[in-house]
Amino acid sequence: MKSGFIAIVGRPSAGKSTLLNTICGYKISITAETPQTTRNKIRGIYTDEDKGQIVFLDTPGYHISEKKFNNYMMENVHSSISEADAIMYVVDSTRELGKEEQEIIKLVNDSKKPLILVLNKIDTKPKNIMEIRGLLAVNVKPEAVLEVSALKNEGIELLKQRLIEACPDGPYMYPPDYYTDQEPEFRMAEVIREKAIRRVKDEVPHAIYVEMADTDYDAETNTMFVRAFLTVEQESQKGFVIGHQGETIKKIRIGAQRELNNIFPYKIKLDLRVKVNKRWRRKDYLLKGILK
Ligand SMILES: Nc1nc2c(ncn2[C@@H]2O[C@H](COP(=O)(O)OP(=O)(O)OP(=O)(O)O)[C@@H](O)[C@H]2O)c(=O)[nH]1
Ligand SMILES: [Mg+2]
Repeated sequence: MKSGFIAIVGRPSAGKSTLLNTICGYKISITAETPQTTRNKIRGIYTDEDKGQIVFLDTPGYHISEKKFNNYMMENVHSSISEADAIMYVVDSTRELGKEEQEIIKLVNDSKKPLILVLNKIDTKPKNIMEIRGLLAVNVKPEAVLEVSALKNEGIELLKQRLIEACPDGPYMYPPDYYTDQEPEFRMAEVIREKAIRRVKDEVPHAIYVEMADTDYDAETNTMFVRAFLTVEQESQKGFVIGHQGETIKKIRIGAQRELNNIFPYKIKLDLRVKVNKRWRRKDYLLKGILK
């Protein structure tokens, strides 16, 4: 039986979280067009009852910036690599390899861990795929190179086989029906954030975090009442999230509520409000909590 941790690394928007969800068959990690959607180290579990279990560590997109906010996120990338038995490096084959890619290659090589290289977004028929393969072949020595579409579920079966082969021998780390270990409140906050950043992707996606205020369960109606705040950095950003006559926040609330109702075994009633926490991305005490 195989069993191991695999860190998923790559540039922002390479499709790491989409790929995690497709491999595991569940919506585990939120996804969006906007770079740096994932902020935390998110565990997703894939079990093949014959072959073994993989615990994936989805990570924030690798990005170079000295900002405090980014540094905390990059900590999650570094710690995931050091905790992992193997690495799945996801490359967006629609983009040129850039400086960030060079940095990731260095991280991956320095770790000396088994590497599976994934060229994603193959459904777009990327023109320079041969060139990317050639450049990467000079720089990394993967156990396998696979071309996949995380979005269209192409090439995934073979990828799963290669990933499980890259794991060490060992027993299951989680019961076979588990697919994530995220706390319910964290998942709720993430789903709300996804719906919010998809709505305001051109305005304030990075300035948002979700603060869970309180939850209250009513056993008689099997309903969880959830109150949360969409928190922005400045007064001037509130309007983007609220929208004309409250249209935007209403759409965010309804979209999040619908998805949460599918995830949890109880009904969810969401009360969503907007709040300002000035320059929250510079506050260590807050970042430590949000980006852990
Ligand atoms: N065409 C195409 N688009 C994809 C594919 N995989 C992901 N995407 C899109 O790429 C965008 C980014 O996807 P994510 O899964 O959020 O990317 P990520 O690497 O997790 O991004 P960060 O968390 O920001 O680092 C989304 O709009 C996805 O729908 C794919 O195989 N094909
Ligand atoms: Mg992601």
